[in-house]
Amino acid sequence: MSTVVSHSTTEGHGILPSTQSPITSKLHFFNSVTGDGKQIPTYRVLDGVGNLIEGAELPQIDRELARKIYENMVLLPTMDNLLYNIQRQGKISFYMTAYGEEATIIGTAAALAPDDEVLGQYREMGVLLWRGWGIDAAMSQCFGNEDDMSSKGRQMPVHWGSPKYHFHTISSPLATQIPQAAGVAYALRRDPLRRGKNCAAVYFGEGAASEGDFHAGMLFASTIPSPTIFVARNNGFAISTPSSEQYFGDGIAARGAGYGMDTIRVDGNDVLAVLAATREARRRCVDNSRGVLIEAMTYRVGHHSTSDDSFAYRPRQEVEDRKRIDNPIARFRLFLHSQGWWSDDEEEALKAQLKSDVMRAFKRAEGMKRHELKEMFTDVYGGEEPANITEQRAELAELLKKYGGAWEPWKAELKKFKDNGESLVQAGAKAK
Ligand SMILES: Cc1ncc(C[n+]2csc(CCOP(=O)(O)OP(=O)(O)O)c2C)c(N)n1
Ligand SMILES: [Mg+2]
Repeated sequence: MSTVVSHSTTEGHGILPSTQSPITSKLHFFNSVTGDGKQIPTYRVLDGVGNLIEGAELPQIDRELARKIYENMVLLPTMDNLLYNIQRQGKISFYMTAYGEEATIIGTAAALAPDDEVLGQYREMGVLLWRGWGIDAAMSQCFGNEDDMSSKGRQMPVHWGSPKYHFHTISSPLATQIPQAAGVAYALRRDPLRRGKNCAAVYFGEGAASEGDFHAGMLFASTIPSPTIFVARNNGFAISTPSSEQYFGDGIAARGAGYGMDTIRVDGNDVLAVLAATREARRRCVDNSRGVLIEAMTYRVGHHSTSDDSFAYRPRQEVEDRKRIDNPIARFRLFLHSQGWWSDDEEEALKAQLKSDVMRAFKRAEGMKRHELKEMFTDVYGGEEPANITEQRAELAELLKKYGGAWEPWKAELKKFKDNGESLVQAGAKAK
């Protein structure tokens, strides 16, 4: 028996304001976007041992691309191991790894155009490395040395950024990048040279998706509309809060339809699924100039950051099991083996090569000085320098003149800068 009343019958009941919604006589509440009360399914291509699952189609990929993806995936833990350890030795102040999320990060990076605008949360160094930024640049950012062009040593480690590689600088307050990305995408749509060509891709954790900024960004991108790919990395935790305590609905994907956005949930540990889903998301996004949402289901294998000990809130065994049972790198390596695109010898050689590259980059970055101290005050804002910056520079110059050569802690600190702070003292004297 149909409970939906046909249009002709509806007419007698008047016209509903501001909706084409059909009339029903059934008193029915709903709480599922699938219509059958089940959870949104997760798109997957490879099983846990690197074989295609039944019915899955292999995304377009050749030996060269597959190997590039794999090499970039392996590079991430190589970098993470070293940077995590040198933080422990006090050589850098802070670090965050991408352990366990290699497929989500590299799979999405590989599906974007190199000049699509990327706004990350912080675990997305792999997107920059994929684009050719280089491990020296990453290392220098973490050390904040004179080679750090992300922010000239004025940001914490992992606050990457590069105009050349279309990667907007990370900012610590969670979710600010989400509405910014919708705005960036809107600007792309208004630019005749980039309209229909580029999109903005924004990464955020499922925790950040609890912020109001997530909703502002989603609403903006769907109503204005603007070509934005929203990539939710659902890695199970927001520091110590498990995702089960972060939402009551069906994850982040369930929210996409609420904004009228094409949405997919994907196995974030299956790099081929992430690649295929992001390619299709990008096609829809750019062709229709609209927002698209991807929820990548993964697991944060590492601690939240170097300031966290996750074994205080999750069992060590759970992490060990995840690493073993569902390792995105091992899964893809088995696929490469099955295609005859990778060998054990190549694995050995890659690991040795990456280790030595990363070690060399570390030594280089560690040996470098910081930018000239006066850079602390440059390009904080675009355009004319505001008076407060000029005042602050002059004040520091005065203090340096007074104490810089006399007080041991300042003397020692100044030696770390390229010019021992001298140009700042001169610039301050000139400004007086
Ligand atoms: C507005 C704001 N609130 C809180 C924090 C502290 N904080 C930093 S990261 C984080 C958890 C984020 O979790 P999620 O978005 O899931 O990302 P993940 O770390 O899992 O990649 C929190 C609470 C912050 N940086 N900004
Ligand atoms: Mg998270």
